[in-house]
Amino acid sequence: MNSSVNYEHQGRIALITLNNPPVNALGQAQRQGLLDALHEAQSDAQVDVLVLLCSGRTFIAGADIKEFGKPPQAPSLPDVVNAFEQSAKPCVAVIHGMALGGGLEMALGCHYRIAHRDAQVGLPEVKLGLLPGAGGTQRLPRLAGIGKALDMIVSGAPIDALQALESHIIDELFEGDPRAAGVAFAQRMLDESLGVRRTGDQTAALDSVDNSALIAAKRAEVAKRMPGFFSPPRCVAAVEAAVCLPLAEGLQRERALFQECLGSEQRAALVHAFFAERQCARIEDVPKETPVRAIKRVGVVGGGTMGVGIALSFVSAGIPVTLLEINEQALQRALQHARETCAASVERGSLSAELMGQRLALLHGGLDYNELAEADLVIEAVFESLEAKREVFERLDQVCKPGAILASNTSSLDLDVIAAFTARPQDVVGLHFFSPANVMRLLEVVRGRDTSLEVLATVMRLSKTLGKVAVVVGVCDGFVGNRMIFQYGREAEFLLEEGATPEQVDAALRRFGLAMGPNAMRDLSGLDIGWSIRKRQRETLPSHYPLPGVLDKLCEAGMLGQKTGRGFYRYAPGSRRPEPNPALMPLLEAVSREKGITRDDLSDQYIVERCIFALINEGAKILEEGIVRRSSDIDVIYLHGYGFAAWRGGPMFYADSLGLDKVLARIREFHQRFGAWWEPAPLLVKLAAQGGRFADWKPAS
Ligand code: 3H9
Repeated sequence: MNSSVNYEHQGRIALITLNNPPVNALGQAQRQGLLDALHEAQSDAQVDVLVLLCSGRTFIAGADIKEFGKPPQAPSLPDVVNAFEQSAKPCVAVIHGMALGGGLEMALGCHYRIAHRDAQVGLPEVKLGLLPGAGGTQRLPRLAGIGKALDMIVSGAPIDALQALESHIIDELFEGDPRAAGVAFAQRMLDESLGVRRTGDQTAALDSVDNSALIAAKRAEVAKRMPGFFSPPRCVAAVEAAVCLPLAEGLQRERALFQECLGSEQRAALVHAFFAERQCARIEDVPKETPVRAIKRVGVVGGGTMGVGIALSFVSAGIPVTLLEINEQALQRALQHARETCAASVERGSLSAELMGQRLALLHGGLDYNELAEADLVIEAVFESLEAKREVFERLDQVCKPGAILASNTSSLDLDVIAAFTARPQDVVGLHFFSPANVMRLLEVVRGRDTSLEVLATVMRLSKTLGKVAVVVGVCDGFVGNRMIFQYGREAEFLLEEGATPEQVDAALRRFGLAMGPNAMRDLSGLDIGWSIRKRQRETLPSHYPLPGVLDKLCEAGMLGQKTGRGFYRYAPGSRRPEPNPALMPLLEAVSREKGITRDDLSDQYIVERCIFALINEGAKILEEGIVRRSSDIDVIYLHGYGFAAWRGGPMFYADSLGLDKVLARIREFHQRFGAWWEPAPLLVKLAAQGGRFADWKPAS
């Protein structure tokens, strides 16, 4: 065949084995190889049944995503799947690991499917802005029914083998070696004369229920829960075709809808997000062979919200934690907080009582630094002041064993200064978790001047164990995420003073693709959080933040957001639902007057440009300073830490897709009008002049 598809036969059984590590994705060579193997089996007079299986850790994880956006190359995947379905000799797919997307579609094209007990199957195309385009939307409903197919295709979530068996997607489960299981099943096919059984010919699952009601309900759910998403409504339309049209026409309809998705900006953004997430694990000067240290015991210093969240992240991954506090009362409060957080998860149904017990058994309280002597990693999560950090790190340096990693959860302070509080700066690293730390996936790994490669490799490996997406960033005020969000937040505040309402700003940015508007977000986290930082900024950067604005006025009036029942919005007691705050408009108007600003009508587009372009401009500065190694790292931070819609790809991808010349032209207008803080980033100016993109820019090494 070719190097990635092997054809052999054992007696009357042909074995077609795909071998395309790491995940057996189907590119042109694999599609051609499978088709050639099928033809070989058809013409091989000795062969009566076919087995399709994969070597390595998994069955097929889907079409090769790297081919999307490039000119198509024959044979297409739908043609290969159809050819298997039309095979005159019966064929069984043997699934181990995962059968995803085009992988499951290949299996659905086969006449029988068996799966390893631990396998999973799914159609995750929607997560890439696509829909299953090789017959999945037509064949899955024919086996599992419309309801199950809609759930799987619209959510993209995989199901386990047992569920797949119960849904008639799989015929049998096996344990042990896939090849042996495939041969055994094929032998039964021969012995019991299990012949050709085409999925496309089956209609029983389509006839049994009120399909139009299921389709209408899913369509309504998509409209409500996924506004702005391009592919989910098309997923529903494609599945609907399975009910309304014969197979061949249904496949054509699926193809047309798939092509629409393939050409969409959202598909490009989501594929970018997929690769960006995998790319950020690569650190050029940290080779794969870099030794990593074992992390078996962890200490957390400080039992505030952040410390408790961090501790819970570790115990959830099965790593024991000693949580250190300064006195018994504070310690008990922290442990109680941990118990309550777990109990809330049990109540919501996202955690079993048994697992909660196991996790809490791994969490120990402590009052004495000596209890951290054996920890492999200690994370400091105390008050954000250099003096407080000094005290902690000097003590850790005294008590921790050699080789222990000392990490700070600082969100803004200079890690190199913190490292210098110890005699082992090579073992110091920043681990900036995002709140709530046990929920949010983002981790900014702050690489100090002296942080060793071994320490970096260890925390990157550890982040995977914790289920986090880790991005390595350099030292600067606020690192990447918060340094950029400061610019965004400032514009959001100024827009209020120029005439917008919080409702308008929040709605415009939500429609653009942020999970939450900036004002609702500030109310949630507490307006006082940034108060001290703003005061500091005003002293150090007077041109950037000239006068106290509406945020400070709200703080002075004691309106600190949800926790005081009033902030940008008003909240009824016990409610998180924002309502207009009648005290806000007079306050806003007074600030505008004080600053000599005439309030005006502002368009949604203008609001989005002011906020998002402020992010982009700062992102460009961060990129040029080498704080991150590639623009996609910034995108990952915004997708996983700041609720930026994956279908926008992240702020830097969004800028590239708009065209940097257009972004720069607008930033120049803002610069002229508002002054210093809109100074265009030199990198943006340079790339815009060259017609370049952030994505292609590489720092001089
Ligand atoms: C589709 O099938 C369309 C069809 O319906 C119709 C077509 C007409 N292609 O994630 P990992 C790479 S759409 C190319 O780190 P894990 C990945 O980039 C597709 N490459 O491992 C990485 O490369 P590197 C539907 C792929 O164990 C390496 O494999 N399928 C693909 O944490 C390891 O990946 C999907 O959406 C691919 N399809 O997770 C499934 N998949 O080492 C997408 C992976 O150079 N994939 N790579 O960084 C996944 O969800 C996960 O990769 C998987 C393994 C769960 C399989």
